[in-house]
Amino acid sequence: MKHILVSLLALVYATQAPANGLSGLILKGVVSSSYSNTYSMLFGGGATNEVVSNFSDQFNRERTDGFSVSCWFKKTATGVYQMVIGNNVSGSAYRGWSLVVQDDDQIQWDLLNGYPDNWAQVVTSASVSSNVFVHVVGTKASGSSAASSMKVYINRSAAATTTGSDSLSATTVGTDPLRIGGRAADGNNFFGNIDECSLWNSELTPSEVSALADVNGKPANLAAHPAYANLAHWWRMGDAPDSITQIRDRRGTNHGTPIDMEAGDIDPVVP
Ligand SMILES: [Ca+2]
Repeated sequence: MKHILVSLLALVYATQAPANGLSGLILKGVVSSSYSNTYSMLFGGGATNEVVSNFSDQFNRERTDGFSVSCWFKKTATGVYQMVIGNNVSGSAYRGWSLVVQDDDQIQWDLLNGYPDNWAQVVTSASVSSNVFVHVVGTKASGSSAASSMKVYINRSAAATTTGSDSLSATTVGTDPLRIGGRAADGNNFFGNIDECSLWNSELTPSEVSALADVNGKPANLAAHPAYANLAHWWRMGDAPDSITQIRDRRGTNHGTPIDMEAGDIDPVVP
């Protein structure tokens, strides 16, 4: 399915002969861009540590920063603790942030200095289904490190959450790698498809969360998003020119590398 969002053809007729002596019609500018979503990345089908990682920017965020994380995913496993995206691993007491599907299928949004004594977490009351694409967004308000500054949206609706922990009082800037599809170092691998992941330098508002999808509920072209100025990174997860050796950042140069993945993991399955 293709979504043609912008198609602009500009023709400018010259009214004066240009300096090179030619005259007549000059094609001053032709601007045309299109957006379509054809591929996602399939995780967990082969090697157990299939992830996209090796990013140059780990997207470290301080505990009072405002930021947001958005991913679409279709999980195939249930009863499994699965990290969708995050930059924390067990070796550092999980310092950093992560967006996780718990083994009860509820969504967990975490920001930690260290487990188990210094961290903030909210958990959705609702669980997400398997074998259907779900859009999950975690947002964090600036100026606070309380759990109340963290929200989760499921399919663009604010989700009711419970507070898993509210003890965060120290830095959340760590040294762990950013990974999509699992922590790798200690498992927590995702099973299923992940698509159209984006990281934002601001707390997305409810209307900005809504704008992550088009009128049909499909992933929107973020190049036209109202908060585009705050878009830090955007991975299309398999759409050209992505390859099995590189998942390209469409906003910057923070490209990722599929690890332990095969060409067939670029999967023509999308929301
Ligand atoms: Ca895609």
